[in-house]
Amino acid sequence: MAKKKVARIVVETLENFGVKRCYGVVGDTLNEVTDAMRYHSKIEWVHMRHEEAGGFAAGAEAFMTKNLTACAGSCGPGSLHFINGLFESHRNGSPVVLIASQLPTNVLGTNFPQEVDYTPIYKTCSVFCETVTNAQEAKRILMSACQAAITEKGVAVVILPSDISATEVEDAPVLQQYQPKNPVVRPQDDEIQAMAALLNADGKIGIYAGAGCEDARDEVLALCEKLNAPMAHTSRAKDFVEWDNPYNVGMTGMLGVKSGYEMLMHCDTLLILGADFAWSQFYPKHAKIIQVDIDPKKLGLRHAIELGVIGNVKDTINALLPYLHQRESTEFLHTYTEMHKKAMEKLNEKAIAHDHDLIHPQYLTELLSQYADEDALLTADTGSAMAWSLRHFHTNGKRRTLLSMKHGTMANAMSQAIGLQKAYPTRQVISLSGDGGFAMLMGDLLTLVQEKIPLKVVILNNSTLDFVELEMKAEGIVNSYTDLQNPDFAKVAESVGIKGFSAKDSHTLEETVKNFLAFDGPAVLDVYVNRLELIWPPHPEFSNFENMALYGTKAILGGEGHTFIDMLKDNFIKK
Ligand SMILES: Cc1ncc(C[n+]2csc(CCOP(=O)(O)OP(=O)(O)O)c2C)c(N)n1
Ligand SMILES: [Mg+2]
Repeated sequence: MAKKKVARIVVETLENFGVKRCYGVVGDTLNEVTDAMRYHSKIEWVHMRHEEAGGFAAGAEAFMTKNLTACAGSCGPGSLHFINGLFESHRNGSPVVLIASQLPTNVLGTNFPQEVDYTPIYKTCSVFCETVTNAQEAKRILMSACQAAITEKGVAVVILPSDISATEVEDAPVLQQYQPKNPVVRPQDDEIQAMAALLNADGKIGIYAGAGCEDARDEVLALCEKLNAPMAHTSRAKDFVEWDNPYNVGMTGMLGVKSGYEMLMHCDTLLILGADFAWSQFYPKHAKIIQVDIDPKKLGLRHAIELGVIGNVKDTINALLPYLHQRESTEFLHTYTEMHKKAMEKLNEKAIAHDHDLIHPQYLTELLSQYADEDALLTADTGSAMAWSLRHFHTNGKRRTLLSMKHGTMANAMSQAIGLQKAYPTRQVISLSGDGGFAMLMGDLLTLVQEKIPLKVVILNNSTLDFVELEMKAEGIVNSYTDLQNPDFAKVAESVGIKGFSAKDSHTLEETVKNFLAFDGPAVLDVYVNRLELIWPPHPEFSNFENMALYGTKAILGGEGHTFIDMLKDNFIKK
């Protein structure tokens, strides 16, 4: 049998597992791998400027396409840089493999320059983390890594010393590559009967849909219809159940709306479908909770439950529906769908151009939603962009959104959008970045030019780390270290060869957004938005009015009364 270098076997194995792209930065110990990728595979190398951005990009491609996606780095600091990007995939369940190249085995353990022991580090954010210590076994390890990433839905890390990469071995088939479909998973018959008994009993029934509803939209709607039940949802379920849904009463949680929150609080029985919303104060105290999740570790994790069952949402609903009685009363449903309409009208009060120049981020996001393509892909940074995109960017079954809702990292948006644009070259991809988040990984703006990525980068330029500034104010703390002294981002873009747009006036914003989205090629839109736009929580209980008042007192005593007055004006007067 012909001999091949391990690096080539690694690359061919990745390709066999469906890897289309590998994001990274080249370097010494990785040279054999990149060389093999170039000459012996169709895998596209995406040349990033920062490995963290490469981790986000690979994760976003894997998240949206569900294809295994790779990233690779040089030894020591190179492969270490991926960590935050990979934590994102670890948390949102995206199949990513990192080839972390390593120093040659003869110097390992000698505190050699650039030596980093990856294992304890990457163990914390992966489903698989192994070192190739024997060249002949490289293929087996690679195959196990790919299999783990795909089937366990997460990150696999293969640590590959450079001398092993360069070793020639016989390329014998090791394991049969096998990628099974997702199995049918539903609760036992007696558990289905117990669910039906609870749902057929008297009382107000609410449904709470999470990301586990991804392939179960029709089933969830059929269930709502049968039970005449209002449905609230998590942020991660937005794309699947928000649109064209007469049962939808919106999101709950701090970024949610009154109707979603109140519905959960007032139901007698709550059916939770594949949702793992972490903040326990948003769950009802007295309702009977039935929870369906594919992951048994999630059952009862956030709240007390009456009944917990293992199943995927689609199969479970299909098994359950025949045992449910058609519920006649629509009172509970109507109360909350009406409240939802009113809550949305309230949110939209700021989503228009007012007679003053100030640009409310709500208006910007509504315009993006209005003019984005029907199948646009949107990413949004952790920070205030999360709130505006979840509330004002509307989905339709073709659009998709991606936020860092589980890891909650800054600087995700542009890098994730790079991965999405690579995976979907003909679709419109927009990132909604904070000015803080954008600057954090700004270097990869250069990647748009070099890799010819026609991404549309919108910057919410509020000259502050707004989300944290608001948090500080809500805690009664006078904010500090939040100011951002920004450059003119449109000029920054122009200086690297990207079309720059900037918007400072709400009256001309619509035209600017249209031109920006229609631009053929990468573009940056720098929008000077209202600095202190309050993100109203769904219930006064969470709005910390007392602490806001305390902040006001402290700010005035500390000679910063003007910022408090400005905040009041911008949020209460200049509507
Ligand atoms: C990597 C990272 N660093 C810090 C934080 C804490 N944090 C969360 S939001 C935020 C502010 C974001 O500011 P910006 O990107 O300007 O967005 P804005 O809220 O102003 O729209 C910070 C510092 C974080 N979540 N992730
Ligand atoms: Mg900001």
